[in-house]
Amino acid sequence: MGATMDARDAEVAGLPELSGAGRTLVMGVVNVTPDSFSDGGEWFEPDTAVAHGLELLGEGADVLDVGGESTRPGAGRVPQDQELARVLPVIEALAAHGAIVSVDTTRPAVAERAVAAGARIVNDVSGGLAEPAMAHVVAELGVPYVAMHWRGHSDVMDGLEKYDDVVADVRDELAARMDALVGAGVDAAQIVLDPGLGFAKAGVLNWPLLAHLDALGSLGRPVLIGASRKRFLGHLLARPVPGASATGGDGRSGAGEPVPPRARDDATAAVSALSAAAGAWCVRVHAVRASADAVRVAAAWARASEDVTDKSVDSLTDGRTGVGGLARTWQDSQTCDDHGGSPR
Ligand code: PMM
Repeated sequence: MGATMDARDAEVAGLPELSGAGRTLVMGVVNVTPDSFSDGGEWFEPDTAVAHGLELLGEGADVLDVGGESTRPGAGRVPQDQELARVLPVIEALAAHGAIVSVDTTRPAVAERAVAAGARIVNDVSGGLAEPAMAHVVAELGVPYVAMHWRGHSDVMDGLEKYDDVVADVRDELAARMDALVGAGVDAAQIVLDPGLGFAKAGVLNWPLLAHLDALGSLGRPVLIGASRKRFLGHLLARPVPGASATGGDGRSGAGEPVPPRARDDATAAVSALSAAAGAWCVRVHAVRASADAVRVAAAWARASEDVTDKSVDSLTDGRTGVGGLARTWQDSQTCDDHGGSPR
């Protein structure tokens, strides 16, 4: 974590309700698709999608991300009118319930109609590369814009995984996207960056991106992380098969079959906690409750560590040295500040 990347300081234009949350935000996924890898088909009917979105809000989602086109590896395109028919009624209903909605689309026309229907954020997994007109539309709309690292559509992305240095390459490609977007009239304050975990990135390539979030933070914009239920987590948690070694050898993948998407939710929450600790602005997840808890734990942890580092060691130890003195001073402080009286 570094000063260049801190969720608590990040401002995204157009979301006054969410500024100053003092923690990483949680975006709940509402896929109105019959074929997403993670929850394909479950929320395909508009009424079920809306009910699901409201449930995610109840679990602590700050934003609901509504998408009508699956981006699972190998997926083909959905015609634009079908995408519109899927997302518009759901966006309209969720916005009418007061939700802050984002639309997950690579199409400028869908972004435009979605914002007219009440969406407040455009989440574009192509970062404007799929359709260059997206930049002008987003500039015109003036809404927050999530620009994800992307190299090609889902049917070809698995063949686009060559990197010299995945962290530097993704950072540089996103920097180039930022320049192009700003050049097309998008205000930098609208932009949120996303490393695009799992998009043109095979299993282990995702870990350095997570471990070096500060490299993306160095571009000066908030960062969104979408690790939820992705393949690299399935591989990490792969069940050992009888007779095989327990891991794939480097601790980043297990031996045997990847666990199915739903069995990746606890690992997703762990990534949310660590991303929040590293200063991510937002995590995009399917199972909201655990990540909503995780980002709050990370925020409380960070605040407590700032409390301690802001005071001199001398005042904490009252001139005494060693763990005993520090512990006594910390316990004393519990009776007279806002932590609730008892150290427990
Ligand atoms: N991943 C998916 C879809 N949309 N948007 C952003 N910004 N970042 C992501 O990582 C991302 C995304 C694929 O997951 P899904 O099919 O389960 O929604």
